Amino acid sequence: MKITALAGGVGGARFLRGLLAAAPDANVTVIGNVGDDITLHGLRVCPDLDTVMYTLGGGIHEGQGWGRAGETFSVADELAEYGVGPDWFTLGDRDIATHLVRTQMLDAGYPLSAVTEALCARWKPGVRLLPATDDRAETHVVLRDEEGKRQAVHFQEYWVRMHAPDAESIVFVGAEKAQPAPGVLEAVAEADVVLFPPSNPVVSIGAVLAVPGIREALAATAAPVVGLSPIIGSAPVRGMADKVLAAVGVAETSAAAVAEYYGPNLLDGWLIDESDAKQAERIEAAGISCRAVPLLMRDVDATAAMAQAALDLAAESRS
Ligand code: FO1
Repeated sequence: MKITALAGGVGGARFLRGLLAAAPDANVTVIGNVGDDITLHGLRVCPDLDTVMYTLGGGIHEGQGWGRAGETFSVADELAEYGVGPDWFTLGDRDIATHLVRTQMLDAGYPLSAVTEALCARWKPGVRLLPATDDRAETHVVLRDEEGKRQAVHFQEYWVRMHAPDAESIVFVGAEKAQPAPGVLEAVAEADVVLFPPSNPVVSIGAVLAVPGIREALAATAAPVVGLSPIIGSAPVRGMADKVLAAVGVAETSAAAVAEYYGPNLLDGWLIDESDAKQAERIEAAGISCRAVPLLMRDVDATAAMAQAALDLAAESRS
């Protein structure tokens, strides 16, 4: 079975680990978010691609869900001694090797998709990991201060340094000129199932959908498209989805509101947590099949059960 999954960072990567446990014989292609990407100290850092690669490749810092296990910070300490910032985004020594390889390949003219393939040759994540685009399409967040002055900050600064204050809007800088990376549109068109893991619907899945052609391919594919809600109750399971949903005009933080935000043109099915079962009727009324199942990714078995439920809903949606 060919499965294509759009993925963001920590939540997406943890879901994929469960998916591979539930469907070990499936051919899985991951379309990874590049909106979080940032250049620091001259190095190109791709947090969401690296989180998928490290998580599925066995190198992830399990507690953080990003960065490497067994990490040291000699370089970061030396940079701090030089007073060279930013001090709010720390690169570990092992992780820096990834960024050195990526940066020298990019500088040699390789597209990000080829770089990602080369890095994955070492990590063997067990999926084909494609960046949504080889072009730059970084997510920026527009803030308005108390005097009403507007400023745009890179998503990493918004999230890591500023801890996600209220935001006015989200801008995917350059996305309108970006092309889907090689293989992305085919992975959507030729899939048996397309999955939206419980990633951030705006800055992770939304950043992938912002690349022209991808949303259209998802609407056109014969494959059922099934998503899992990143919201349980009225709060995101992790991260700042509530803040960025508000910034795109979705005032309600709920599983149903996210399903409606994606819409029936994109979604055939939507999994919500058992505690939100009462929202199923509203989601079905929006033209999206809905099932209520346990959605907390406590461990790989729980996540595998979620992935299986998504595959079952996809099978029902197809028939
Ligand atoms: N998140 C933090 O909260 N603090 C950090 O210093 C930090 C460093 C970092 C370095 C590499 C990397 O791949 C991710 C890193 N992250 C850090 C997490 C990052 O902000 C998130 O993984 C994603 O961008 C959100 O999906």
